[in-house]
This record gives sequence, structure tokens and C-alpha cells, in this order.
Amino acid sequence: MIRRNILSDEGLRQRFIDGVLALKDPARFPWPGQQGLSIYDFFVAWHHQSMMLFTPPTQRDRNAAHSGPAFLPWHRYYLLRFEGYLRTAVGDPEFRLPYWDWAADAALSNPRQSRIWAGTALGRFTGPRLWQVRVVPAERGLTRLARPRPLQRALGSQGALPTREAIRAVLRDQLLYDAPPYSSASNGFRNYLEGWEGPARIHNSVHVWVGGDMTDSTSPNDPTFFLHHCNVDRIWYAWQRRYPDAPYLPAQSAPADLAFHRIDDTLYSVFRETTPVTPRSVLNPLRPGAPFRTADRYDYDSLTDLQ
Ligand SMILES: [Cu+2]
Repeated sequence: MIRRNILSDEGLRQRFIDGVLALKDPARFPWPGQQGLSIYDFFVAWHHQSMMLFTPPTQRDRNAAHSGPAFLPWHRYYLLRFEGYLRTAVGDPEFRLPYWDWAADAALSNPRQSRIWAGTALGRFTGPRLWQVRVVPAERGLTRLARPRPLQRALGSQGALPTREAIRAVLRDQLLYDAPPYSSASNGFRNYLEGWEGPARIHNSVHVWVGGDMTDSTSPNDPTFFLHHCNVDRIWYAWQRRYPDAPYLPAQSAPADLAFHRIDDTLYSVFRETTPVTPRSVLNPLRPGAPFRTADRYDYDSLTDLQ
């Protein structure tokens, strides 16, 4: 039940690729009711829809999963659900999502030459015969492409990968989880990690650095998304370990315009959960709350680079 660095093990790399390819295959993992689309595409749509749902609808900043406190728990929930499918796809209940330690690549003289982009790793997905983008954002909502197209990336053409030092600085200096106005203008750990605040623009800058499909509301079209967000989740986990007494914010008593982001609010979902998933239920990966079970637990192989 350990999430590992994808570059630590060739077998892990291969199984991640195999699992993702299986989930993308409409014959093996169909999106019910959507001929020719797969569960993978369903996850792409879920992410896109979260960004279209402004919370509250009277503003254009905070949405159900970004620019607000729920950014971290929502993506943790999203990864947990994806990881469950991945386990089924690879046929191993112990399998866990790997992460991409982009700060290690930031230290390379040319991060574009990192092994992660090799043809045996994420480079595979730019092969047009292997991987096709099927759903993209449209003016209103989501469009299904009549002709699916290859995945687009523009590695390193804009932005920079966050450095180890930048991440450590945020882990050290941000003692509160979040702060009013609980938006992209907030102080606090969540907003510095999400990357609307601070010099390194941590999570956001990785989307920008990879470029192409990764910069859209349909960014999970690029499987890099899952490895990237797994590392974001690892950094949150390291912060939770470092400040075990710092509560998730805001509390449930916060005003109603913070709906979707308060600790006991239901996180935006396209799954019909038996028990609604809230920020509180995903605060501890070692003991996720219902509807997650013992089988969904995870830990990380290492946090030493974040200390
Ligand atoms: Cu996102």
C-alpha cells in the first residue's frame, strides 16, 4: 500500500502504463452510456466539470476543486477513485499510484531530458497510435472530438519546475492550512502549494511547464496529471505530518458561500457514493473514512526530501 516514485522501479513504470491503457480502452472499461468512451475519459470529464462549477456561482475564481480550500482534499479523493480502477486494471490489490518528483528534475541541467519522458515512461503517451485525446473543453462544457487527436505537450517551453528549496520553504513557512478569503488570493499552505501565491507557483507551474493538454480544464487527458497530483498530495501529506495540530480550514460554521470547501461539505463528484466524501473523510490516507476502506489506504515511500 505504498505510493512510490515512478522512476524508482521499471516494473512500476510499466504497470502504471498498462493500467492506464486498460482504463482508456472503451472495450475493457467502458463509460456506461457513452459509446466509444472509457472510464478514463469519464475522469477527464469529472475534472473539467469541477472547474466549470464556480462556488459560489456569483464569482469567477473559486470552483468546486480549485482556487479554494477543497483543492487538496478534492484531488486526493479524485486520485483515490482513479487508483481503485487502476488496481482493478492491473489486477493487484496492493498496487498504488506512483508519483513524479518534479523537484528532482528541476535540478537537472535540462529537465526535458529526464528519464520520465523516455519512450519507456511518459513519452509513450505521445505516440499517436497508442494514445488519443477524445474529450476537450468547448465554449460551453465539454466536447467529444469526432476525430480523436494525439496528446499535446510542450515540455519546458514555458515556466519552470519548482525547486526542492521552494517546496521546503512553503512547508516551513506556511503554518496555516488556508485563510480568508479562501480563494486564489489567500495566504496559507493550500494556496502556496496550489501556486496562485508565492514565487514558485508550485502546482500550477508544473501544469504550465508540461504544457499542451496539461494546461486545460481537461488536463487529466495527459496521464502525467496523475503522477503530478500524486506528488502534490505527497507534499500535503508531509505538511500534515509536520503540523499535526493544524486543522483543515474552514470549519463547517463558515458562511454558506464557502459551500463545497468546508470540512464536512460533500466534495463535488460524478460518482454516486454510498457515503458522501468530505474533506474530513480524506484527511488521513492511512485511515480514509467511508466510503473508503482498509483496501484504499496508502502511505508514501519517502518524505525525506521534504524535510
Ligand atoms: Cu485539478
